[in-house]
Amino acid sequence: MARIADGPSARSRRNAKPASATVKPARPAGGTRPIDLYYWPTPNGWKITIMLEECGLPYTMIPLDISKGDQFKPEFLAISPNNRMPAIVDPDGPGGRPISIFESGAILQYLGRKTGKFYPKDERSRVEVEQWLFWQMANLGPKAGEANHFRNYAADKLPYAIARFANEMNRIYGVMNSRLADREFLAGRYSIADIACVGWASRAERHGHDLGAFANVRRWLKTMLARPAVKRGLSVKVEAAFHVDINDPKVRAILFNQRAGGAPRVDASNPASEL
Ligand SMILES: N[C@@H](CCC(=O)N[C@@H](CS)C(=O)NCC(=O)O)C(=O)O
Repeated sequence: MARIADGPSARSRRNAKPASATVKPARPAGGTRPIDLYYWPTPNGWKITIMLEECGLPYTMIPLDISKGDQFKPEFLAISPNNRMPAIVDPDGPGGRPISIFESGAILQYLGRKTGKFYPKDERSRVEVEQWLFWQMANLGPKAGEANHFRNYAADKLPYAIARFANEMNRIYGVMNSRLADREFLAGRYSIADIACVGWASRAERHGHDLGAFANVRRWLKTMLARPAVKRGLSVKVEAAFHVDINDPKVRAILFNQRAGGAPRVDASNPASEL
C-alpha cells in the first residue's frame, strides 16, 4: 500500500502542513487519501508500516534520513518536535482537517481509533492493550535501544553499561514470556500492543539478546512474523539506509551528540572539531 516520496524538504514544499493547515485537496472518488509517513527502517518505524498495512490504509512513505540530520529540519520539527521519527500527517484528520502526530504509541492509538482495528473500544479490553503498549514504549523500546547502543555503537565498550542493559533486556523478555504463558497475544487478542513490540523482538537475537529461555516469546514471535501485513511492514526499505556508515564521524555526531538546539556539525576533514 506504500508509495514512496522524496525526502521531507521536497515534501514540505508540496503539501506537508502542520495540523492547522487549511489546504484541502479534492478527495479521490470513493477512496481515502494517503497518510504521509515520515520513516526510516527501524523498529520504531516498523510499528507504523505494520499498522498501516494491517489496516489497509494507503500511505506515502517519506524517507527521513536520520543519519544526515533530516530530523532537525524545521519543517519536520513542526510535525515532530522531539526530532524523532516516525511521524504521520493524515490529510483526513478529525473534522476533515489534516492532523500531524509524533510518538509511535500515539500514532498507533490514533490509527486504531480511526479504523476501529486492533484497539478495542470496550474499556477493560482497551486498558489491557494500553498497559502493554505503554510497557513497550517505556521498557522494551528504550532499553533495547540503549542495550544496542552500548553494545554495538559506543566507542568505549563499557562493561557496566553493557551488562546493565543486557540484564534489563533479559528481565523484560522474562516479563513478556510470563505474560504470554496463558494467552496468544499480549492483551489476549491481537492488538497495537503486539504491533509495537514485534520490530524490537524480531531483532533480539541480532542485538545479542538470547530468547532461548523464553519459549512463549518465541512462539508469539513466530505467529507475528507469519502475518502477511507484518511481513510487508517489516520490509518497507529505504535504499540509503543500507549505505549508512555508523563509524563516520559526521553520522555519529548527528545521532549520538545531540543537545538542545540540535546536533553539532563536524568538519569531515577534522572530525574532532565542532563547527
Ligand atoms: N519514543 C519515540 C522514539 C522514536 C525514535 O527513537 N526514533 C529514532 C529512530 S528508531 C529516531 O528518529 N532517531 C533520530 C535521532 O536520534 O535523532 C517513538 O516511539 O516514536
